[in-house]
Amino acid sequence: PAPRTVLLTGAAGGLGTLMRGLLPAHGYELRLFDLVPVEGEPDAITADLGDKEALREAVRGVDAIIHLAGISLEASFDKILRANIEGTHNLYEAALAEGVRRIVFASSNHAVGFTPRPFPGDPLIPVETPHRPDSFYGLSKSFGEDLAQLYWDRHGLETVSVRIGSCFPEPTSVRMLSVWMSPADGARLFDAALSAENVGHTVIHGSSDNTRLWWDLTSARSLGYEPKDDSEPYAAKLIAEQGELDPDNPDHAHLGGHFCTNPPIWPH
Ligand code: NAI
Ligand code: 15L
Repeated sequence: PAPRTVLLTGAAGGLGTLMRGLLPAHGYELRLFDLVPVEGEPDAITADLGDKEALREAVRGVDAIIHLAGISLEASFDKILRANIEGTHNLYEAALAEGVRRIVFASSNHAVGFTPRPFPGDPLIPVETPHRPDSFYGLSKSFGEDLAQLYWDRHGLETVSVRIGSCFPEPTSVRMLSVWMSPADGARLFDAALSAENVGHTVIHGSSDNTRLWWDLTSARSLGYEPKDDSEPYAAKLIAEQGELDPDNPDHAHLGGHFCTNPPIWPH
């Protein structure tokens, strides 16, 4: 049977808020966890991923975990280390101790952000493309994927690592036309990642079926994901405002976009 009781970490954030609205209609009962209180949700657990006791209690009895909590943009290595690297390790240890069978991990395009972006006619980026993080943030997502592989190989704890493109209500840049995941497709994708059988550790790309897609969705589709949206209706307006992507601009030449050069915290 598909997991039904799901711990949603990062429930107060942008994606967490979108998924809190959409996942119940797919049949999930959510338990919420975040560093900050979740507005209008008095039962949400307010705790840090560094609090191992709180994590043990939070994961106890759930069928699966959607792990969104963490720093979602570039930051100093120390901050990324605590929230994303140690925090994700703490979550996996808690899941293992409490017998949770599956985690859906919010990885990111920035785990492979220095991958050149394809031009029309080029092959799409395969999910097997090697890790090429574009930031300490992206590095923490590469780490999370490797952690997931380790916990599957050593302990049989399953993970679907979702390299999310950009999940926002609407695409807001020309680059996003290629990596946008509509919130409704995001909910379909999390549903597939929670309910597919025998996933071991599976890495998938997280986006809608965009006309200007840069990456291959085969792995996601193999879990049962059927995207229904496309960013193309937003294209004309965004291109008129921002112009086409310039391949000589390093921010436009790679999957990770401006994360490849900004923010300028280097040398560190
Ligand atoms: P967000 O920054 O809006 O939300 C992250 C949430 O995590 C926040 O509510 C924050 O309070 C919580 N958090 C941070 N540190 C924590 C800690 N130490 N303990 C407990 N909670 C903590 O980010 P967003 O956009 O909602 O993203 C969610 C996840 O998905 C992140 O892991 C992000 O890296 C990943 N992701 C999101 C993408 C997107 O398009 N929104 C794209 C790729 C990856
Ligand atoms: C991410 O990983 C970030 O969390 C999100 O805020 C966006 O910047 C997204 O990638 C993106 O690449 O557009």
